Amino acid sequence: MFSFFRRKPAATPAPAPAATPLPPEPTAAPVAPVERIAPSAPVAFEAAPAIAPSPAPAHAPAPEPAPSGGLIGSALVKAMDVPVAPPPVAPERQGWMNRLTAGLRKTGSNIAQVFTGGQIDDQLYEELESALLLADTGVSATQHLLDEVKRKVASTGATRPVQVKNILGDALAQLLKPLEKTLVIGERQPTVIMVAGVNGAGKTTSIGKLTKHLADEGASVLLAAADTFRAAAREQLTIWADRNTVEIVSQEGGDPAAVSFDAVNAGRARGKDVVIVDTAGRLPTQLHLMEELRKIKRVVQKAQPDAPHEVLLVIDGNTGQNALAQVKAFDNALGLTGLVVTKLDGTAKGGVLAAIAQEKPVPVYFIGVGEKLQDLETFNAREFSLALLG
Ligand SMILES: Nc1nc2c(ncn2[C@@H]2O[C@H](COP(=O)(O)OP(=O)(O)OP(=O)(O)O)[C@@H](O)[C@H]2O)c(=O)[nH]1
Ligand SMILES: [Mg+2]
Repeated sequence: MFSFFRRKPAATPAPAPAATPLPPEPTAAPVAPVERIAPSAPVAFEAAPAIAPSPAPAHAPAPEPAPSGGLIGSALVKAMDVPVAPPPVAPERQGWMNRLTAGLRKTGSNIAQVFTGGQIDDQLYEELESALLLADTGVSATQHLLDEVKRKVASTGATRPVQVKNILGDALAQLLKPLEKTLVIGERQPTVIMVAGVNGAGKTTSIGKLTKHLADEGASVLLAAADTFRAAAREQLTIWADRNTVEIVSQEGGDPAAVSFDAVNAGRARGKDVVIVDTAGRLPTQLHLMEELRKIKRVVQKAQPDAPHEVLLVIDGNTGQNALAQVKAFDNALGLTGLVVTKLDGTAKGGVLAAIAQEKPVPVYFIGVGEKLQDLETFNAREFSLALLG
């Protein structure tokens, strides 16, 4: 098991409760105290490096140092005639890599087909362009990757399509690298995480999985069911809370901002490590989603002036280029600190992450390839690139 997050000791003690006027007074719902998890252990959880350093090829030097630990690139030898060994993946990530690769198989096999011919020619580049566009990579990122690949093919003197595939893998990993980020908790108590996204994106499920990982590593979590409009939404979160033996603040039909306010105050009073606010993806017609979310953010700030510390957007990987539009819209409204990309299984086309990296590089904390707990994992650019190219 590796860390889902990094824990840092709090720099300063939590400020005294804000003396700001309360929003409409909600009655904090009776909380189901299931278990008091041990307070912050003085342990530093560091995410394990996903991929072991690449051993230098013994037979010949690499043509140029591969940036950002470019494993595939470092294994490339100018005009070489030996098969390129797949770069190593840390053993504890192998199971995840298999699931990720299976999830992205459809995209992977489409791109891999481009490299089955015998030579590098215009047709290969045209097919590569089409495959990238079909994978939701978007015009701008596709152009960037094509330019990179052509440049590298020229500079290394590559002659075989399989080498182009490896060069593409390197270029893709490099493009995605800035999206890697580790969730840090413990700098503030509580760390307040607000989670937003359109309906059905996977917010509540992802919160459940994340909570499980946090709880497993000794962090105490309090959930805020700020999707107050649907009873089913509250119930869904309560099930996750029970499963994870954490506490939940929930209120039938209440004001989402008020529930969030209560939850952050309760989190402070009870010394929780993390408060996660689950929000609605769709509202009763007369209300504007973005306005409501902005209000939640403002009111959370009243309960704890530096909160929310994280504003995460959950996007459904199946929505392709529309996901990019969502990132832009939610970022404009809320100022996003990170993304969770779900459903990168089935029909999803993983290229959308390249489009995000190119056009709106908001860090990706986690990616999901299914509904089970182990189907949500930390994002690693190199792994994703390897999985995407099959
Ligand atoms: N295949 C797959 N399904 C997922 C994944 N993540 C979530 N789901 C499913 O997507 C559906 C919607 O997930 P929710 O977590 O309820 O989505 P939500 O964003 O909270 O939805 P609202 O509360 O309606 O806004 C559920 O059936 C989940 O099991 C994933 O990574 N892969
Ligand atoms: Mg939900």
